[in-house]
This record gives sequence, C-alpha cells and structure tokens, in this order.
Amino acid sequence: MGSRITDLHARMILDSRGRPTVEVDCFVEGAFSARASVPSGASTGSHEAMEIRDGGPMWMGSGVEKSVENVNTILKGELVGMSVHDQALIDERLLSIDGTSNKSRLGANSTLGCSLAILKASANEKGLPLWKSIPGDWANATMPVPLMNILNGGAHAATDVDVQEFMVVPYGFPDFKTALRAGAETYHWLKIALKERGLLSGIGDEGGFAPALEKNVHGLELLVEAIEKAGYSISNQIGIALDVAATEFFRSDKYLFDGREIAGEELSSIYSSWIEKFPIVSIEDPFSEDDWDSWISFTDKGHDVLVIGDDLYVTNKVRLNRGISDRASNSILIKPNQIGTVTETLEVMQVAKEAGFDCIISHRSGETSDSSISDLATGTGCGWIKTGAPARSDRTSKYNQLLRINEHGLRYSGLDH
Ligand code: 2PG
Ligand code: MG
Repeated sequence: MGSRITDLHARMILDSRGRPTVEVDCFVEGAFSARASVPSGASTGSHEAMEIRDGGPMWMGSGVEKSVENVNTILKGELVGMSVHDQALIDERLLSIDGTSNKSRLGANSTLGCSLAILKASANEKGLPLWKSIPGDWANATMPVPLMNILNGGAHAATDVDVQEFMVVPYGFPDFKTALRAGAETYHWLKIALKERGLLSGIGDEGGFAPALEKNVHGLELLVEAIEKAGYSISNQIGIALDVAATEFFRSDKYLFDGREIAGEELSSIYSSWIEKFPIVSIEDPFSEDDWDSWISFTDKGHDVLVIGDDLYVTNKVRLNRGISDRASNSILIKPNQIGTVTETLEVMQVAKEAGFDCIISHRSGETSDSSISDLATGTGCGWIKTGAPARSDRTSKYNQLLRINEHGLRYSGLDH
C-alpha cells in the first residue's frame, strides 16, 4: 500500500517564552517524514480546547510530560498503521480516543502535535509543498496580507496599555514581498519614533515594542506617525489592525479601560471614534468572550472594518454558528491549537467561508519555529495572516516561509481587500 504511519514520537521543546511545549515527529514506512510543534497562548479564551500542563513545582507548573507521554503511548498505539493521507479519519480517531468536548483527556497540545505532523508528512509523501496539500475545497492559493504586530500591550507586555496588539497591515502593494518590506520598514521607523520620545523600552511577547503609554489612543497615533515617516500612505497602502483582547480587562460587566470602568456601549463609541480618525481595517476581540450583546450591537453599526472574533469563537464551530446567526461579528481568527486538530480547524474555516466571514489565520503569543500557519493561510486562499512583528525568529519563521512560497508567483491578496 505505502504511506503507512510507522511511528509517532513526541518530545518536549521550549517555546519562544521559555516554556515547554510539544514537538511530534511522524515516521512513514520506517523513515522520518515530518515534524510539527505546538504554540501556546497567554490571553487564552476560556472556551478553548485544553492544553495539558503537568502542574507542580517543575517548569512553574507548565511541564508537558503528560502530553508527551500521551502521544508516545496512547496516540502512537492508535495511529500507527493508518494511512498518512487519511487526515479526516485520523482526526476523527483522535476525537474519539479523547472523548471529551474540549480535549481535556489527551490535551489539545498532544492531539494538534500529531494532527499537524501527519498533515505535513502527507504533503512530504506526495512530494508537494504543504500549501498545495491542504485537504478541502479552497479557492486559489493566494499570498495572505500580514497583520504585523509592532506595538505590544495587554497580556503580552509589562505595561498598562490595555490594547494587546497594534498592528500594521500593508495591503496596498502589488506583491507580498513589497508589502512585507513596507511593514518591516514601518517597524523600524516606529523604533525611531519611540526612541525620540524616550519611550523605547522593552519588547513584547510577539516581538513588537512595548512602550508605556498614557492612553491607548497614543498607540494608534504612533503607528500613523511610523507609517508616514516610512514614506507610506495611510489612505491606500498601510492600514491598522487592533487586537483589543478585551476579555483580559472585563470585570463584573464593566471594562477597565484607560484607567476607567466603562460599559460596553462606551467602549463601542470609543472604537467608532477611532475608526473615524484612523485607518483601521480590523478590530479583534473588541469585547469580552461572552459579552454577546456588545458584539452584536457594535457589528450592527456597520462600520467598514473586520470585526474579528478570537476568544469569542476559539476556532469552535458551535460558537461560530451562534456568531453567524446572531451577527455578532463578520470575521473569525483561526488558531489550530484552540480546537486541537487540523480537520476541525479546516471545518470551521469552511463554515466561516460559507457565511461570508473572513478568516484570519493566526500564531499564538508563545510560538515555535513551526511555520505551518503560513502554508495554511496560503493554501486555503483565506487572504490574511496574523503572525507578529517582523522580528525574532519565532515570528520571522512564518514571514520567511511566506517569502519562500512567494517564489511560486502567487497573487497577493492585498489589493482584493
Ligand atoms: C491573540 C493571540 C495571538 P495569545 O490574542 O490573538 O496574537 O495571543 O496567543 O496570547 O492568545
Ligand atoms: Mg486575539
């Protein structure tokens, strides 16, 4: 027959924050075929699939020995012998062995490690690049527009800035490589602007600068300044994306924002005024993960921006379906480790696509050198990828993989948006 999985081997490796994570090697017909590793969030949604951590004193409780063991015993025992090309069947098997609604028995870090390693091995066995081997019925492969997080706040920085991510979006360029250059130049100009103001201090978890700012709006002003100093136009070349990650500052029905406790309605008006003044193309998690009413009324305002659900949907079909029928947003962030298998991730993307929602494929704040999300974003033709600053090798591994894929002459989706 050929292409049978003959071994799966997991080990612990370190992620970009110095915490343990899971790496899985997949062997096909006795030979090493592919390797995948699993990222991890800091501002995780409470409805995400569970990653299993060992607890106890070692690694401050974040060890992954149990998850590694789950792969090397239970999952290996079940998956060895299956065809590496049967992704859907393999992922179904993972679901049934786990048997819980949130992967709490095996851990989404074990299941995704296997699922992703097998996806990559399947491409290798077919002799195809990963982006050409994504299962499913997708539009033409296109180079995604990057959402580049150059100013970090929230749970990714040690400052009082509430908004977690201030990103530049170089959409108005003819090709991916030029767009990436424009975003990277803006990143360097931001550094200069911060230095001039004595604000250059730390770096956040995703490689962006992490200045202490008096008010959140200053982050937007700084980005506009950096874009213009870099010589680009905010009206048709580079826009701004925000990940507010509002679940992080939601306390008993109120949002603790800019040092004040405000209701969802007031926060919503702040966003509307920002949209009027700044070149905002998207706002992710503007409200808390279960504050559906605020989401619905903000989306109903009909601003011409992507309203993106991350903690709201956690790449989960059930939650996305609710969002679609309630019109709680118009877009969804896609993170494979929020749900724990490749097949479920692709299913959610399919549901989103049918509903006319945009999908934005995303990294996590704790990353590895695995760059599969670059292939996933390209191969599904979804048009967007969010993967941090154009700096630090955990982030540049994704951009660099996109540069390699770009050599195939794929169209840049920038001008479509
Ligand atoms: C997010 C992500 C990635 P984390 O909120 O979108 O930027 O952060 O991985 O910490 O959830
Ligand atoms: Mg988010």
